[in-house]
Amino acid sequence: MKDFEIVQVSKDPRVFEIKNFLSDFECDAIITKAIPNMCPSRVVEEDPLNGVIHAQRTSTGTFLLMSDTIVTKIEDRIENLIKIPRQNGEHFNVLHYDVGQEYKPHYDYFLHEEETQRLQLKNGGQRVCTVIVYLNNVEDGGVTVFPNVNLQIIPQKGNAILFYNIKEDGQIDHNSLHSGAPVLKGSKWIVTKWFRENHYTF
Ligand SMILES: O=C(O)CCC(=O)C(=O)O
Repeated sequence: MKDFEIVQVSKDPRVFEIKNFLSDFECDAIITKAIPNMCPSRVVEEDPLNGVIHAQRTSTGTFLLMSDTIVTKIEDRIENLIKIPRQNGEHFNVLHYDVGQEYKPHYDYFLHEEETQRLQLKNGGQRVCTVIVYLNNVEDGGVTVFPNVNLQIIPQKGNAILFYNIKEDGQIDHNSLHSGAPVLKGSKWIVTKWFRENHYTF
């Protein structure tokens, strides 16, 4: 596998594009593992325990609950990159978008002011950063957008993005607002992993 290459594409929010982060073999293996368990995606802001199916997020998805050698190798690579222990990470969330499916603009951080989101913060604290790996090439659409700073990332198989939901001083970063734009042709597979401030318990 080629070495990966990191390019900072935005300072606020802090967004890094990582080229060649996963091999084609690893991308295909993650999709194969996820396929039998795909269900409609949920959002957790309103119901932190079970999540709810919501028009904001129309993809299907699943969490990879079991580690194997491929998942462990990817976790090693991410841990090495972001210098946050893997115990702070939530499970890998594999997502699939068909034509027209999307994840409308949202934040990955949780707000202390919202009672339902406060519950999320009790386990592991704030979501400090998010890693998204693109598992296939999308024929058209499906870009990841940061609308506040007019930034778009085109999904490319094996590439990843790392972005921070909080600023360097620990305050939440409103510019981390992001979306998965509708897929226009083909389909889109990604795997997302959120990292907390402290250990996260499953
Ligand atoms: O589909 C995308 O490009 C964005 C996914 C996303 O925002 C998320 O999983 O939190």
